[in-house]
Amino acid sequence: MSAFSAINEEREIERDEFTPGIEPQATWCPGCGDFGVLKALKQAMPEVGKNPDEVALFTGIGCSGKLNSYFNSYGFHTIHGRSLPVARAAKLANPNLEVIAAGGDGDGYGIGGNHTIHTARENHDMTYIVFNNEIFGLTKGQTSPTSPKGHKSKTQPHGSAKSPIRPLSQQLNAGATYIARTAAVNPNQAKEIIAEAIEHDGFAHIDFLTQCPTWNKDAKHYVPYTDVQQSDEFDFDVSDRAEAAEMMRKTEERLYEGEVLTGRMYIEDERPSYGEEKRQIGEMPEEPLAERYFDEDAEWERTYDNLLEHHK
Ligand SMILES: Cc1ncc(C[n+]2csc(CCOP(=O)(O)OP(=O)(O)O)c2C)c(N)n1
Ligand code: SF4
Ligand SMILES: [Mg+2]
Repeated sequence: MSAFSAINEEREIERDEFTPGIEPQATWCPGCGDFGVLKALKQAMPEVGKNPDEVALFTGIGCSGKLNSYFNSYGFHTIHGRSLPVARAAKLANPNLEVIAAGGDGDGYGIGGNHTIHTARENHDMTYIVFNNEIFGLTKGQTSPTSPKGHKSKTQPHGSAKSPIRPLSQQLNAGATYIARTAAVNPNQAKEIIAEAIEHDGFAHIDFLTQCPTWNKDAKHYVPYTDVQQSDEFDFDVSDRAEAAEMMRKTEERLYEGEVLTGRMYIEDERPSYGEEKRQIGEMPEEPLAERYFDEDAEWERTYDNLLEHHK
C-alpha cells in the first residue's frame, strides 16, 4: 500500500498496529520515562483514527530518538537537533501525512533550539514531542538546557551557573498554537494531550517530562503532579494569551521548586498553518507535491532522477 492510497482510509484502528512486526526489545533503562511516551503515543492513535501508513515520525538523536524503532509508521531517525526541518519538508510535500517529530531537551532546546523557535513561528502543522528529562541521557548525563541552576554533572561539577530554558513560555512567544506539558507518570493525560495535539491544525508543542533514573538521580520523578485543568487552584482561559503566559510562568517556576504542574497551557485555533497560508496565496498547489514524483506527465524538474542526470 502506498503512502497516498492509505491516507484517509476509514476503518477501526488498533493500538497494536503501531507495534513493529518483529518487535525490537527497547534498550531504554528500566524505569525510564521514555516508555511512557511510547505507550501514550500508541494509545493516542486509535483515538485520532490514524493507521500506520498515514503517520510519519521524525526523531532526533538521543535516548528519545529511539522512539521510531519501537513505533510502526513511516519514520526518519534524523541527526541531532534536526528532526524539525526534515519533518517540515515532509509535511509540505505531502500535507495529508500526519507528521510527528520527537526528540530530547538537548536535541530540541539546545542544538536544535533555532529550528524549534522557527517551526513554531511559522506554525507548521505537526506535533512536536520533547522528552524533557533535564539532562543529556544518551551521552551519559551532561547538563542540558533544562537542567536546574546549580545542577551538578560531569560537565558542570561545581553546579550549573546557567538558568534553565523556559520551553513553554519560549514556545508561546515563538508562535506555537498548541502548547501543553504532560508527564510519563500520567499516561492517560499524556494520551489525551497527544491526540489533541495531532488533531490541532498548526504547530503543537508538548513538553513531556520523562524521568531519567540512570543519569539524573537528583531529578524529580515528576510525582506528585497536578493537572491544571482538574485543579480548583488554577482558573485560566487557555485561549487567552496573557492568562496562558501567566500560567506558564507559574508552571515553569514551580517545577524548579519541586511542584509539577501539567496540562494544556495555550490553544489557538484561528491561525492558519504555514502550508495553509501558502495554499491560500497560491504558492503551493492543492494536491500533494510528493505525488508529482510518481506522475510521468508532470513537468517536474527537481526529481532525484534529474538530479543524478545533471551530475553525470
Ligand atoms: C551534531 C551532534 N552533536 C552532538 C552529538 C552527541 N549527542 C548525541 S545525543 C546527545 C544529547 C542527548 O540529550 P537529549 O537530546 O536531551 O536526549 P536524551 O538522550 O536525554 O533523550 C548528544 C550531545 C551528536 N550525536 N550529534
Ligand atoms: S539513560 Fe536515562 S533517558 Fe536514556 S534510556 Fe536510560 S533512563 Fe532513559
Ligand atoms: Mg534529555
